[in-house]
Amino acid sequence: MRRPVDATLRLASDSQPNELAARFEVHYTRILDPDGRLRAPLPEPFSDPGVLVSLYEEMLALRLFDAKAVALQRTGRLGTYPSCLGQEATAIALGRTMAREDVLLATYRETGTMLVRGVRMAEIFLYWSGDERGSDYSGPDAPKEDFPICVPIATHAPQAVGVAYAMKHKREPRVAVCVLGDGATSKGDFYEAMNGAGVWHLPLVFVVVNNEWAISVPRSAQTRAQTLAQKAIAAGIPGEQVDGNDVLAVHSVMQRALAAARSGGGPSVIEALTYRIADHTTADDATRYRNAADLDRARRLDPLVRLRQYLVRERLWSEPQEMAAREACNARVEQAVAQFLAMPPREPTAMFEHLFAELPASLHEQRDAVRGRDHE
Ligand SMILES: Cc1ncc(C[n+]2csc(CCOP(=O)(O)OP(=O)(O)O)c2C)c(N)n1
Ligand SMILES: [Mg+2]
Repeated sequence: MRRPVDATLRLASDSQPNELAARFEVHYTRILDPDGRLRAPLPEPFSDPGVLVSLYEEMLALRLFDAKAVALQRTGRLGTYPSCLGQEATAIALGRTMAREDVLLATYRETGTMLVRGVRMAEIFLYWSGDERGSDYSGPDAPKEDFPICVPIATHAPQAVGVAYAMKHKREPRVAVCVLGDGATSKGDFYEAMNGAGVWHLPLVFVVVNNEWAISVPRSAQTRAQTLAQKAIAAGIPGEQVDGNDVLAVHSVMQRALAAARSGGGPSVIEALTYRIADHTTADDATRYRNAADLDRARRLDPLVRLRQYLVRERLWSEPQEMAAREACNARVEQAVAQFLAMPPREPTAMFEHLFAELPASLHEQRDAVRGRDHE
C-alpha cells in the first residue's frame, strides 16, 4: 500500500503549496466493478463462497429493514428515521470485520453495523420512536460496550480517542472504530481527535462515510481538499480511500486497518466513497436541492446489485435463492416490528432518566411538574 508523502519535508523544500497538493498520493481500493466484475484477484477470506453469500444476505436484510423503518415513520410509529439506502456495503463490512471486543462509536446511519454486531432490530425501532430502551443493547450477543448512536455531529470523535487511550493504557488488544460523515470532517472535533490519536499512537480507526451530502450541503461545498482521507496527513497518520459501495473492498481495507491498530500499528483514516440515495432523514425532501441525474448515476452503483451480479455469474446465487432470502429477511423484520409495537410505552417522566446519574434540583422540579400533569 502506498502512503501519502511526508508533507513537512516537501514544505521545507522548494515546492509551491499547490504543487504540493498534486504530489500527495491517497490510495484507492476497489475489488468489484459496478457491473460485478472482479477488478483485482479475490483476497482472503473471499475464496469461501459462504462468506460472499452471507455478506450479500446481510446487505439484503439491512435494505429490507431500512425500507420498513421508513414505512413505520410514514405511518406515525417512528419519530424520524435516517435511511441508509445505498450505503449498505460499508456498514455491513464494518460490522463483519470488527471483533466482538472492539468498540463502535457510530452516528445515526450505521444501522447495518449495529445489526451485525448484535443490536436487535426491535431496539433500533425503539430508538427512533424516541424510546431510550433502544440503546440498551440487551440481546444475548449484544455489544454492551458500544456507544449509543451519536446524533451531534463529530462529538464522538474525541470520545473515541478516550476509548482507544484506555484500551492502549490497559494493554488490551482491542480497537475503537469511529464512524462519521463527510460533513463531520469539517468539525474541529475530527481534527482534534485525529491529532490526539496520532500523537498517542492509539488503536483507533476513523471511518469517514462520504455519501456526498451533509443534509443539503454537497461535498464540494464542504472543503476544498480533493479527498477527505488526505486530512490524515496533517495528523501524521495513514489515510486512504475505498469504494464504499464495494463490500469486498471495504472488508479488505478495514481488516487491514483493524489488524494494524490491534497490533500496535496506530490509528488510520478510511474514506469510504458512497452516496446518500435517500433523503437526509424522513424529515427532509432532497428533491429541493439535488438533481435527478445525479441520483440516477448513484443508483447505478448499487452495492447489492454489484455483488449479486458477481454471485450469479459465479453460480453462487440464483433467483429462487433471492426470493427465499427476501422472504426470510421480511419475516425477521416483521417479527421485530411486532416486538417493537408490543412494547408498552414508557412514562413521560422517563425522559429525565438518561442524562444525569443524579438529577439536578432544577430538573427535579420539571420532572415533578410532568408527573403532576400526568396525574391530572
Ligand atoms: C453539532 C451538530 N451540528 C449540527 C447538527 C445538524 N445536523 C444533523 S445531520 C447533519 C449533517 C451531517 O452530515 P454528514 O456528517 O455528512 O453525515 P450524513 O448525514 O451524510 O450521514 C447536520 C449538520 C448536528 N446534529 N450536530
Ligand atoms: Mg454525508
